[in-house]
Amino acid sequence: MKTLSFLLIIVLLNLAVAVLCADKYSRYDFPPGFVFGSATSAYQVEGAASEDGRTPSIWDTFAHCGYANGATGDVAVDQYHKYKEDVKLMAEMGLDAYRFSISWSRLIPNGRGLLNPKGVQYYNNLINELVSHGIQPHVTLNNADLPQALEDEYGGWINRRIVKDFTAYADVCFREFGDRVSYWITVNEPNVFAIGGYDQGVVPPRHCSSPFGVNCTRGDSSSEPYIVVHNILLAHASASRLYKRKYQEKQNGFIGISIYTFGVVSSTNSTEDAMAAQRMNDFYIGWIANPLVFGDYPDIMKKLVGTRIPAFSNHESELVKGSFDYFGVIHYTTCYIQDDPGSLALKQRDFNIDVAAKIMNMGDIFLDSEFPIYPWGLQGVLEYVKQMYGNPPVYIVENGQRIRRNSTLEDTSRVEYLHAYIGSVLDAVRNGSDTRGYFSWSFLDVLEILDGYRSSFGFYYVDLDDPDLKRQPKLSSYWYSHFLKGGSVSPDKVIELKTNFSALSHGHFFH
Ligand SMILES: *[C@@H]1O[C@H](CO)[C@@H](O)[C@H](O)[C@H]1NC(C)=O
Ligand SMILES: *[C@@H]1O[C@H](CO)[C@@H](O)[C@H](O)[C@H]1NC(C)=O
Ligand SMILES: *[C@@H]1O[C@H](CO)[C@@H](O)[C@H](O)[C@H]1NC(C)=O
Ligand SMILES: *[C@@H]1O[C@H](CO)[C@@H](O)[C@H](O)[C@H]1NC(C)=O
Ligand SMILES: CC(=O)N[C@H]1CO[C@H](CO)[C@@H](O)[C@@H]1O
Repeated sequence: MKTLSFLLIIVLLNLAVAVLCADKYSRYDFPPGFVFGSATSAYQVEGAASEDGRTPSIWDTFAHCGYANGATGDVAVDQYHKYKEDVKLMAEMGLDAYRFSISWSRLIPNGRGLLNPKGVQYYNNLINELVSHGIQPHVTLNNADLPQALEDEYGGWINRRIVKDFTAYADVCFREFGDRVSYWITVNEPNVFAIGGYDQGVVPPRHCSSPFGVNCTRGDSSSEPYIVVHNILLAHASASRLYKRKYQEKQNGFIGISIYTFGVVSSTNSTEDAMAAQRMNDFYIGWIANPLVFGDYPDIMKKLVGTRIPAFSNHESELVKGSFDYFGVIHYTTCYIQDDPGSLALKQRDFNIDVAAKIMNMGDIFLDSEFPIYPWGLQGVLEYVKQMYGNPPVYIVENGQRIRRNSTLEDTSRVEYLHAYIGSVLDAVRNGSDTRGYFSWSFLDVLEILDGYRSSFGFYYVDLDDPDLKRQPKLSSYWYSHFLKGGSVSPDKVIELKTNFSALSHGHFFH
């Protein structure tokens, strides 16, 4: 395993200097059936937060305490009422698929037990609207919005009891919607959810402990992130087993989990930094992927984290191993890694210290600046997943460029980003990666977890001061539509689109 890891590092280093080949391409260069879509999640778009029987999630609580830069999802972009309008825009744009998530506390307000008929009806309406426009629904069951009722009752994800409640919730979703939904992600990016929510305390449910994180009132940064991921993996495996036993044969669908990934590059050619880069992959990707593929955490994690990371029993290991049909890959940016051995001597440790690797360009990653365009980073991730995990089917479930929300409708940097990154996916596919779909984040400007409405990733701008919350297309929506409809894309095409865009009065482009 060590030698293998080392060889992979060499591969990654080589990738870092590889030239991007796919500069001019069209969707017909991708294998037939390759799906292009766009994504959002429930709390970020729905609004109607206390309407029709929905109860708060941990994200509502977080936002109402002011932690999302003072913004909340009470109204968001009101997709709950505007889903027909949004699906129409998706159809006009030419999306093959729309990825959204279900609000657990809208469907089952107490977290378990009675269904909310209005909640069932909303998701039926949305799914039917998508299907009738020829758009595949891809559904995430949980995206950082656990019902607050379960958090209050027993601590939510830190308690093993969550496995049973999550499985019952998933059962409801498969039963009610599985005749029309073929792609399921159980839990969104458990790795960064656990680090953000239980180590640094910057996302719901804001657990952390001194000296880590900021001002949390409860938590244990040294152990809770590992416990939470363990419980998420067990909940995922349990829901996945249920799906495979009870539904898959008649519904013909697929189930997976999504993993937040960084492109990882060693900042020098030293063996120490290369090993640190490998640890970064083991801690971020391996934490989730190794149990799913091999039935256990990476050796290096067990060694460095010790008893703070729960051990799988034989039974659990068997349950988790193989409990997926595909990986959802989430990718935005690439980090340069330096070895940080001193940290391991510290008495108190958390995830960031355990990994013993410094991210050299961290400043850029979580603030509201634009991401640098390093498409080879995504190509490297896809190559890594292919080589390390036996080339499983992959859907890129999130990728996109962030800009200041209200800076401009002419979002050239998003167009350049998407052009480069979709090209890198093509390069990876051409080199054998079994990647089968790509979802840009996000379909429209949404509530972002850390900075509320300050930054945006959307194809559509939504003016929050406009009582109608009118959707206004950005340059990137024209670019993606052109691509989705089979047009070839190249840097020249961007210039042409930009010229056309500037000449347009808004809203008449799609005809
Ligand atoms: C933490 O709490 C202290 C004292 O209430 C406050 O001054 C500080 O601004 C808080 N820090 C953050 C990042 O919220
Ligand atoms: C690593 O070594 C290669 C080949 O000697 C060199 O081209 C490259 O610049 C080095 N990279 C770094 C980050 O030092
Ligand atoms: C292409 O795939 C081969 C076989 O897996 C691998 O050795 C090679 O490094 C890959 N090339 C790139 C550019 O990823
Ligand atoms: C830009 O506008 C011209 C003139 O209407 C049209 O021929 C061309 O197809 C447009 N380009 C794109 C990429 O839509
Ligand atoms: C507050 C603000 O700047 N609003 C602007 C956001 O962008 C739209 C579209 O460019 C403008 O119409 C708003 O005035």
